[in-house]
Amino acid sequence: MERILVFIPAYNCENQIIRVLAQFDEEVLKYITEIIVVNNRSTDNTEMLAAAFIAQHRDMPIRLLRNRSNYGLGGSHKVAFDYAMNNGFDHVIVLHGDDQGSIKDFLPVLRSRYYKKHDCVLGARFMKGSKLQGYSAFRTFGNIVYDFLFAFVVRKKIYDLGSGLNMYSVSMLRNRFYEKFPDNLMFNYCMILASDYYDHDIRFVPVSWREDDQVSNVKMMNQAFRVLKMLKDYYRDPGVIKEDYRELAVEAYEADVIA
Ligand SMILES: Nc1nc2c(ncn2[C@@H]2O[C@H](COP(=O)(O)OP(=O)(O)O)[C@@H](O)[C@H]2O)c(=O)[nH]1
Ligand SMILES: [Mg+2]
Repeated sequence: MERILVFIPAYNCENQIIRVLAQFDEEVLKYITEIIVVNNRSTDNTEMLAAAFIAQHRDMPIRLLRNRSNYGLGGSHKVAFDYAMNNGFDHVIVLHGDDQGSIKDFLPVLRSRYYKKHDCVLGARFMKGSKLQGYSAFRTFGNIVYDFLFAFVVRKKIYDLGSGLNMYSVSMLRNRFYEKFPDNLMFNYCMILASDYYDHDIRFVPVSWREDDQVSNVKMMNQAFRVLKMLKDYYRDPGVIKEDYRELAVEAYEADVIA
């Protein structure tokens, strides 16, 4: 049996983190070896609530990690990918801690072992079969336009630049090609470009995505322009993927296991 890690990035999601952990019922846990909640220095009660959930569910294989400093969403991926490599996992599933997605959408992937045949299985919000709830038409349209722009550059159909439900094979991560990728929410966009540069075999599967009580921290317009620049630079010279995309060169992405 392969060892599958679920990584839940969590930053200020005290209203949702328990709902996310409660998604892991018996059926889902059949496929999961371990779950890690990576608290990215939340300033609310996220950590306390996650710790309480773990204490109340001793039978569930969950651990709580706390980043040594706020590394952003991208930096939290780096922490989790290291954890997966150092602890003998074969695959990592990323599920955002703010309860916008549902792990159940990956049950068909887990049951059929679809992930074994590909480097990445990426949840797609903008594909036939996807379900969006509480997403404005404007935002949906903007996302689809960006998917097309990326598709043009990487010459492959792209159905999402970065949903909050993805699965990566650890063997693909092993050379840590992503080390200098952005530490913020643009990490995933870079991963799409990397799939082109390094010829990763990526596949999209439709997922559901909801926005009810979540607060998005994305500064949409600001990010939209920066993403465009990133894409343009890569189009001109794909070699830029090896450059340092970070605002701050963090030496090591470290976290402590606290529960
Ligand atoms: N914004 C933000 N999110 C983080 C950070 N660290 C981890 N996350 C998690 O990353 C996920 C996505 O962030 P979110 O702001 O919801 O972005 P959006 O869903 O793409 O609008 C959430 O599960 C956050 O809890 C961070 O430093 N900043
Ligand atoms: Mg979110």
